[in-house]
Amino acid sequence: MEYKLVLLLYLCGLTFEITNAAINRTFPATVKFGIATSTYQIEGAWNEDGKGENIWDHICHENPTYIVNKTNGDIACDSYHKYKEDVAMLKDLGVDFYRFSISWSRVIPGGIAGSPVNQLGIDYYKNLVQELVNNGIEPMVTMYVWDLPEILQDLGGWPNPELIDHFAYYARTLYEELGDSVKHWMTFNEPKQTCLGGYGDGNMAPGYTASGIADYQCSHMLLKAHAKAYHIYDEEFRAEQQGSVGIVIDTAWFEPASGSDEDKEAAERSLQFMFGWYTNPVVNGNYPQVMIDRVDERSATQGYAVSRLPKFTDEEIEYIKGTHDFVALNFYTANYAQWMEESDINDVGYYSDLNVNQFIDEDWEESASSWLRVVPWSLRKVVNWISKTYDNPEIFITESGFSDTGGLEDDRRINYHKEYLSNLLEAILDDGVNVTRYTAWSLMDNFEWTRGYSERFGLYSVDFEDPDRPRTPKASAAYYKQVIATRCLVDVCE
Ligand code: GBH
Repeated sequence: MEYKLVLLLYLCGLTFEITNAAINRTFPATVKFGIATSTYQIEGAWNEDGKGENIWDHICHENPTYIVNKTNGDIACDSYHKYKEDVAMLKDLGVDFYRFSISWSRVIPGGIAGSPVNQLGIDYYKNLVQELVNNGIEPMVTMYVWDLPEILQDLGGWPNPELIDHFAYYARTLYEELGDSVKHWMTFNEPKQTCLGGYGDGNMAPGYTASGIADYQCSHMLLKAHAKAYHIYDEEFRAEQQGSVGIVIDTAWFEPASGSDEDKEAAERSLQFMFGWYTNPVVNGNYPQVMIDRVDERSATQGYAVSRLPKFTDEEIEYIKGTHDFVALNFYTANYAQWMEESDINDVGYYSDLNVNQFIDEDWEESASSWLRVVPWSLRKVVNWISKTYDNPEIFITESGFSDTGGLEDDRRINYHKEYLSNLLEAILDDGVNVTRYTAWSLMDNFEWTRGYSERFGLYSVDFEDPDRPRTPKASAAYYKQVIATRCLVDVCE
């Protein structure tokens, strides 16, 4: 690792930029570039053409103060009507693939297994997929980005085991209807946000706060639903359709706060609780041992007759093990991890089960999102850790991106992608990590969940004041286009 420190003087102040030796090397032909969005964040048309209500429609309408400025995704970027324009933007960028997601309640408004498929809903996705294929862009589909049909929430949401069959029916419907053209499927986006966010800390719809119990129940069912969707593909579709299936997991990188064994263990434990929570089951069949041990022990001390972390049976372990054809990682940022004294043993919650002091370096460059600091070297570290921990799988980076509050001259976003990609290039060329896809988040500014439209991640800007939602490329769109065309991060490569 040769890091060259370059001191750059900006008008607004002094910052350090770490440039590394890989910056003027070329990306190997094995790496594909794409860009991502998700249904609720861009589509709008929340009640058109037979679409059912989902939990984000519901929470935005029933509890508007849950969202910054009481905004919602009723119209969002209006991609339901403007998808051809979106594909034209993708074409102009020159991406190899487009990662988008499908709205369950648009396709199956009744939610439950066996309820009718909404033809107009499925047609929207067929048309989008066709438009992509016609333009030489590969569709990469996520089945679920946090938008549960409200009717299934009324039945209890993810902690209800019946959702496994309802999801399996939805997944089978998608393979049947779209599997001729879609060759990369992802079941869930960031299950930790669905479960810890939705049922633990309440930062995501449906906004429940029962951490240490409901988040674990949710994850248990979601993992079984994922495994079932994977096996359905294997048994009924793979031979003919020849595609692949995975699950998208997000994590931050956790850097030990010091060289001490305690801090190293705290960092490893953080990664296991965040990334391993879902990845270890789909790779090895069960939760990470450190998570099992800690939650079992704390539950027992707290007087629970069974662990708050549900158990998979031996049969279920065999069923869940190996249900992924690639590892898909959403990656944005890093934290330091530091050992700490055991917190109050009576605390029931994911974070007290984890019990690590996590913090950021205030010198890391800020974004518009409180949780997102720019830490480029952490991407190289995280993919190396994944490669080592899970026996060198094929890795897709399915999201990475930078937020600001708007503007077309987004030099800091260009810098983010340049620096993260440069570290990725070192991981690929120098460390031999098998990363084959990079996906920028996001194609255009969109509904950023509880942050509404106040944080912007797009390479295209969207005017949300204008009913026509016009899109305008930012400087970062031109930069990404150049990177894809030249496979090079700077003007000239070796
Ligand atoms: C991605 O998650 C999502 O997949 C995507 O939909 C989203 O637009 C993008 O990030 C940008 O945020 O509010 O303090 O509880 C990245 C991981 C997990 C980061 C949830 C923000 C909420 C922090 N995200 N987290 S907080």
